Amino acid sequence: MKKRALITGITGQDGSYLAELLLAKDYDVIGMVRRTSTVNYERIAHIQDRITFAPGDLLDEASLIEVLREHRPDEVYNLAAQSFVQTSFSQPVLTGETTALGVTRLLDAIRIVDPDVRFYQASSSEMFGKVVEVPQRETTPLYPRSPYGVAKVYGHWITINYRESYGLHASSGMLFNHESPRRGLEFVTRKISHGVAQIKLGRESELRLGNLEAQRDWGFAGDYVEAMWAMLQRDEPDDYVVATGETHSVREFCEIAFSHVGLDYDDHVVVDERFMRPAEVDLLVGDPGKARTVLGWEPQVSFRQLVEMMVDADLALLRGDLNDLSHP
Ligand code: NAP
Ligand code: G4F
Repeated sequence: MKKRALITGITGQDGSYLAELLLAKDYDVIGMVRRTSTVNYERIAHIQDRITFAPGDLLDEASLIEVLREHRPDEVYNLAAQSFVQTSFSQPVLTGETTALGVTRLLDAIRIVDPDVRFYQASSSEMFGKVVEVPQRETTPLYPRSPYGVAKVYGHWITINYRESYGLHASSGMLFNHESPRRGLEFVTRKISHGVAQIKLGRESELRLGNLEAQRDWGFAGDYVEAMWAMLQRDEPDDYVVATGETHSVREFCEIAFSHVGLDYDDHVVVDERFMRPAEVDLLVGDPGKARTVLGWEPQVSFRQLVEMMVDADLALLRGDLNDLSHP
């Protein structure tokens, strides 16, 4: 019998890579999509014929129960969220409803419809926030610095609570930043790669950014979805840090991205207060030791390869060599 997986957030960056992975493993893939006024399947255009779409919204528990009843998945990957930290400061209640309470709605729907479902929660390194330990591991105390981080802490703990209270096979991936050519344009890495491509093609001359000193542990999204799947194949549910173990600043990202096309970032990057945050996460670097030992997971794409891959993809997109986000 083919396994069946439900992905919430399938139209997002991770949803698209996870759907590709599960299809390659011969799963039936159900993608939950919320109602939008225009269809936004750019990232999954190349596989959309192989996905069964199910209407549902994390804000509406009845819709989640309905999706589970109709499609009876073996595995549920909860990737849906209001995922942009900056927006969480201006829309904290919506962020809490989606990114925090949305997890409870989905866990509760699973408890009601089929408690044997295996569940993955997309937790985040933003939960470590103002870090109290370097590097961060599964046992590091949490200190979130944004409404998004706070909401993810709630989602993380409610996942553990449903595991302990109802015996659900519920695992939480504490994933550090992961990027790709399919990353949303508002996140700093894609903003830089897209900005570099625009400048290289002579369509822009400057790139306005916020805090250049922030440091992140950046990996490739295609590698990280492998860890999500591996967690649900374990006999016992658990929590795992997924990271590269390296950290780099936004400035370093700029240096490599601009120099890849023969430019100097200093000639084009302008610091703009509008992109600073009310509270910043200065440094993230994860210890992926448990994921490596227990899941056998290793990242394959280096930091430099990631930056160059993103710049090359944006150049190709803007030159018209690519017409959608279904690469690479
Ligand atoms: P993303 O590109 O922003 O995708 C978010 C997805 O959530 C989209 O498909 C969006 O649908 C969907 N969504 C938003 N609100 C919803 C709602 N009320 N009901 C149903 N679906 C809703 O995010 P991502 O980068 O792929 O990240 C996936 C998950 O991992 C998120 O939970 C994120 O917080 C978490 N995470 C990401 C990272 C990272 O570095 N990427 C690191 C740690 C954790 P629309 O297309 O309709 O907007
Ligand atoms: O790319 P970012 O917006 O990602 P952030 O805030 O680290 O969050 C991402 O990673 C989390 C995992 O740790 C996920 F949970 C979350 O969903 C999301 O995917 O910002 C990265 C850093 C920040 O320190 C920010 O202040 O870049 C700094 N930055 C500097 N200039 C900027 C900019 N960020 C953005 N978005 N735009 C700028 O112009």
